[in-house]
Amino acid sequence: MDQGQYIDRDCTTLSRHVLEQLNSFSPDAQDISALMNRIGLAGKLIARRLSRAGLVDDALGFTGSVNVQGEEVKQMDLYSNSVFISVFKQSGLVCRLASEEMENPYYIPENCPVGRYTLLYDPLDGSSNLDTNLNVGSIFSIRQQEGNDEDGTASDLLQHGHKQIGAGYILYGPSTLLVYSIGTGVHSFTLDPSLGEFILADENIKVPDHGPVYSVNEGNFWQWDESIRDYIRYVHRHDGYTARYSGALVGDIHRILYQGGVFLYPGTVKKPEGKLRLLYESAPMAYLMEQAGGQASTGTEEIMDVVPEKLHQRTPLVIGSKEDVTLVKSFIQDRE
Ligand code: AHM
Ligand code: MG
Repeated sequence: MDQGQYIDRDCTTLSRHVLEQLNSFSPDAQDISALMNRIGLAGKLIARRLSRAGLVDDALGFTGSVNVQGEEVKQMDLYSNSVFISVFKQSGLVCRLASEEMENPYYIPENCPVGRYTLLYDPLDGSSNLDTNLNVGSIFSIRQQEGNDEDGTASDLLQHGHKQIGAGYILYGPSTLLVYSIGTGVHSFTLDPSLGEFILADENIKVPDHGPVYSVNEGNFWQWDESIRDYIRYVHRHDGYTARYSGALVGDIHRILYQGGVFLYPGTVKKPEGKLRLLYESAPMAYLMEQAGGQASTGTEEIMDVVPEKLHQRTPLVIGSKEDVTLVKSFIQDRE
């Protein structure tokens, strides 16, 4: 008798998948697998809180403080940030965390002699969507810890995106999904709430070379450079395009990953560098998109090549299907 016959599908969990991808049970592979598992745990805790947010006192709304970016902080931003810190305490894996919600990196001293990785993350991206019960996400980027960072400036983090050894996001939508890459393609997992496990959904996701979606905040039209306006005029005049913009990067990128197209957050008159932060928003998304066969650019430079000057640096972002990103770049570069 086939002893597996009572299992209705092949339940590949996240940690098993990571080990299979690295094709080994070496200490390094076990560390990365454990690290991904912890990120998954953070995702489960945040998803659980989100699903009950309207029912729990103080889960929604603002804290009354402003973060290092000058943005008003929501209760869920703070909760999500602290979840990532607590899941990595005593893990022995990550010595340092850096996030959108913290001005300086956060050290976990008890991990530091052994923790060989730094986790950069946006704990709750698109949190303004919470006001209307719409999708939000978490974004993460994993780097090898380099140096002791004795002056606490995290200058070793100020390196290009090729230094990432893994990246991904968690999408809190109708289901909770985790999408990750550790350099062996892009894979997605769905949280099965009854098991409390992320179960493999799609392996080796490839973004179509071209797609119908253009995803941009057109309310900024008169704030953009003429080249971006020209691209949008081009899209308006040609068949086959459709606009989709949710106000939360993770959901918009996820749609493009599956259906193709392009997401843009260009510089504006008020914010010449755009809005999105390089180290924990644009660079991890660029890593994923390249692994899926797509592209990511500032318009003039590959996102993965950008060397930041500071931890919370912003960059313009054009990301998605190869042909669509190339088209946007051609408008930008023609005007230069
Ligand atoms: P946040 O990290 O403070 O939530 O800001 C990032 C979000 C992205 O998810 C989204 O793409 C963008 O800001 C939306 O900005 P805008 O409202 O200016 O279009
Ligand atoms: Mg964000």
